[in-house]
Amino acid sequence: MAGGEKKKSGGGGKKKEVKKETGLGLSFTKDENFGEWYSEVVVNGEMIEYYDISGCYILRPWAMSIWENMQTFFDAEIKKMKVKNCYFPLFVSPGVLQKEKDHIEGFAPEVAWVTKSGESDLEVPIAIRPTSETVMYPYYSKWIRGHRDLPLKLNQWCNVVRWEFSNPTPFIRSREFLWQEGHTAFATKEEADTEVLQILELYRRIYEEFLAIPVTKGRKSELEKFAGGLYTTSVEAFIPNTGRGIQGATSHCLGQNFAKMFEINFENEKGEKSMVWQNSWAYSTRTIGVMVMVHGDNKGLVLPPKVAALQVIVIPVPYKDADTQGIFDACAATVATLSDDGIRAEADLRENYSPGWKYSNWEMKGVPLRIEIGPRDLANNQVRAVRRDNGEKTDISRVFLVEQVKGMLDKIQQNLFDVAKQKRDACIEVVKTWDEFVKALGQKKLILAPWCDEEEVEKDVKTRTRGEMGAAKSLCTPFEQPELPEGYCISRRKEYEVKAKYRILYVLYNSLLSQRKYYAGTKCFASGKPAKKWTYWGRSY
Ligand code: 86X
Repeated sequence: MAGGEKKKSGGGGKKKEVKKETGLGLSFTKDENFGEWYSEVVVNGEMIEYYDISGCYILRPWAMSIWENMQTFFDAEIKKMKVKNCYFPLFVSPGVLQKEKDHIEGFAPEVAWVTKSGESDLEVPIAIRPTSETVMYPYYSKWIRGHRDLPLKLNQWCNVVRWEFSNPTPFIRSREFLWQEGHTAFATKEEADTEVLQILELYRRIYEEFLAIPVTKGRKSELEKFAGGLYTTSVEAFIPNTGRGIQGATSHCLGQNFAKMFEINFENEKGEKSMVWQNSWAYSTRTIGVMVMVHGDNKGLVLPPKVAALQVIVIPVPYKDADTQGIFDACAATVATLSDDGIRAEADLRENYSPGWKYSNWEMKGVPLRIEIGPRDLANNQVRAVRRDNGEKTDISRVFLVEQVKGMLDKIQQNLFDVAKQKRDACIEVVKTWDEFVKALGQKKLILAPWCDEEEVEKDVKTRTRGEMGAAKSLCTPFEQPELPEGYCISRRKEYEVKAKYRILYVLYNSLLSQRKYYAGTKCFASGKPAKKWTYWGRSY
């Protein structure tokens, strides 16, 4: 088998009977061996083929069409915001790459270089873009002169290369991936701030409305933000099986840091020289991996109808001496009717496979709705529809085919989201103390805890939770904050308790009170200091 790092099957989870019967099933279950299940499902579902370079994967049409369906939505939305598409080169000269050393420094080991052409060494090695700030911003400096050149809003759909060394996973962590990267420049911070949130809302919609995955919008901590920027916002998803958070997409306000480094200046309306305010934002093919992890089951992929290449698969179920031609014609007619109304439908008319084999095959590929047409259906002018998400079977009169199918696809889309949200929410644990935190972490929870928002405390959380599973970190501070009682004013009951306890040292008690030593508000789960906000914590991808 090709594929450098394809793990050998056999170890770990149990092989399932279904595989023996049909040769189609999965050898691993989602609950027993999630990692192997995932590798198998993306391959058997025909999204991915492993490649002979570790960390690089072939995106097959089944995966690519999902990417394109999201792209169609996002591209149209950013165009409404007057963002223009462009394309900058893949290659970066070393000088340009080094230009902003500070932010490159930590990433340097991940940069891939071209050092040869044919047999001869290049005079100057050339880097392959890991992201395009250093490629694009010198030209922003050139193109932006006066306030009339602003805002400048560019986006590119492209590939990037980051030579990662920790365990590569299709879609989730690959050395080359596809993304869009938006880079915008404004005259004022207010405009930049507004756009950060507009883009973040589009990312939320990609996850929630297209991929049927619940996400949390929020802000990254100082430790987890993009170091080159001012602040980072993100949408965060959660994988219940592994108990890990995963960053879904990011929208950064870069402030004026890059403007300083790249001298991106303009003359404002008053004729004064000023610096631009910049944003950058991206989502990648990682989205597809999150979708597989959240919705997939022991039969294979489960695709949300809004992104699926194929929404309906029509399968003839001929029977001995029944009217086979009539059944095949009914299948073709059903596909034609659905297609006319914009539903992505196809018939599987292959004669060398049994209906049962086809059912398993399309279940593996995750097609949202299967339509079966047998002799009885033909006689009753109906079809039988079977949902991929819950197995529900419905007989549909061909008279109401389109409206019924549309209704079912909508229901599937909604149900996938509802079930995913229910599972995610069931994993959320609100904790107030360190002990509760450690316990919840051991139970693979998504933890919401009050935090003092101090960098040193987050570093401390990381060191205190270090282990083979990886350390816990802050995922985001959600924009939607539960109530967080603060303040030093001691409650009557507390005062009574304290009085009782310190009766003997009444003077000390009074002096402590006057020094406001008794913080009566919510305390940080890790430091005990006054908490400033509720923040999500957990292990992450
Ligand atoms: C951070 C920041 C930013 C534009 C986004 O998140 C949205 C789209 N870029 C990307 N980042 C790096 O800057 C980086 C740099 C190098 Cl040299 C590298 F090898 C890897 C990197 N990974 C992330």
